[in-house]
Amino acid sequence: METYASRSARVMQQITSLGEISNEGRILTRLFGTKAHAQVNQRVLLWMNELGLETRIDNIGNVRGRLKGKEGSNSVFVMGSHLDSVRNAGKFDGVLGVLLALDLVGSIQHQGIELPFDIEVVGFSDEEGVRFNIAYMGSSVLAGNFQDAWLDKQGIYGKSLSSVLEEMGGEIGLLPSDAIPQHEWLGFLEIHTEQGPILFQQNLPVGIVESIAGQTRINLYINGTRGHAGTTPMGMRRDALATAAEFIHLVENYAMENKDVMVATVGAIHSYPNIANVIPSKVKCSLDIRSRFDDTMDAATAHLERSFYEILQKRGIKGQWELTQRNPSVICDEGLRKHLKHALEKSGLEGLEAMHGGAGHDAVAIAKVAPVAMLFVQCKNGISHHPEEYVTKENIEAAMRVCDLFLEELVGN
Ligand code: HGY
Ligand code: MN
Ligand code: MN
Repeated sequence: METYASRSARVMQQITSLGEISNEGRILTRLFGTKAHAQVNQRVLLWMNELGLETRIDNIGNVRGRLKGKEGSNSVFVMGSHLDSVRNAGKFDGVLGVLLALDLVGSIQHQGIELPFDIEVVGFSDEEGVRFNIAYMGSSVLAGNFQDAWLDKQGIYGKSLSSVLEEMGGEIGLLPSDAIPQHEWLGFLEIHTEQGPILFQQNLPVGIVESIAGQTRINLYINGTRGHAGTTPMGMRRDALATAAEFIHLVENYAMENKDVMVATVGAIHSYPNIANVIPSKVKCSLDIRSRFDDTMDAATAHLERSFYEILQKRGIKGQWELTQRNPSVICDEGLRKHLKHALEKSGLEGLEAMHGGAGHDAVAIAKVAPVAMLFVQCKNGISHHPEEYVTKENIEAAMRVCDLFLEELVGN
């Protein structure tokens, strides 16, 4: 049996190797449908083939490797996470979950264990939703929930999703066949950095996730009037960027008033023509609203939509509020959490047993069709979505120990 030290050393090496594949040379940015996405898929495919898995890259760009179970097994347990990143990202977000899943399957292979079910490892193609402001596109396809309405969405590089899929060699008509049929799903396990400070502060290696926050994503379009910055009197302006600024400040105030139960962020903004001496005529920006309570998230969404249109009316400006996605909060499966708890106990390690995740994860999309579980791994200073994101070898080994025992529980079950 291979030691955890050599297993974690290999995973660390693989993380470093994938961390060098980026759209933006000097920083780590790996967006859906780019050359870097294709390169990282090829590298993971190679590692999957080295394990003798049945591999493929599906029509949404997920890289998938299946370890067949006993003859005639018609169910599958899926493990994985995403391979895309935010801009100037850390090396562990998403990637850690894909490579730990691969390591677990490799360990089963090396021990010659034949499982009563298949195990499929998936590197999802787009969880972050940076390019099209649509999160969980890859896992939505696996869950059979791809929305055709997404196809004509324009991405930040000005291309539609359908044209990017064609460029990638994806067959749009085959997307439904890439889904795992609901009756085949045994469950899904995602191992992921905590992306928060709790495990680090308590110096614990892992935590079992009980719930994941709901998330609503909106695109805002504000259409004002272009004008000369020097000659247009203030009272005659239809300034799209000043309008956006008023709304963004209102969003922050509302979220601060409700800070115990929600967060709201305007993360991306594009102003046109974005020139110092021209009054901005168009603005497109994002709005991300989250809460562990769906009614709080929905009330916030309704209130902010009303406020958006009130500001437009007051300023005599046109605009559009485009809801791109609403994902309700998720409670992780009781049965799978019990297996994780038993595994944690048997491992002799200390960990938390009921964490709440404020970040979104592919488990949210899979929860629509299958029981899901998540294991958080301590990240240094709780940092994520940041180049200094880091997970120690020891914490990687802790996650391996717990997940080896989790799979044993699952098989025993
Ligand atoms: O946005 C999120 O919470 C995740 O990192 N995609
Ligand atoms: Mn992630
Ligand atoms: Mn992320």
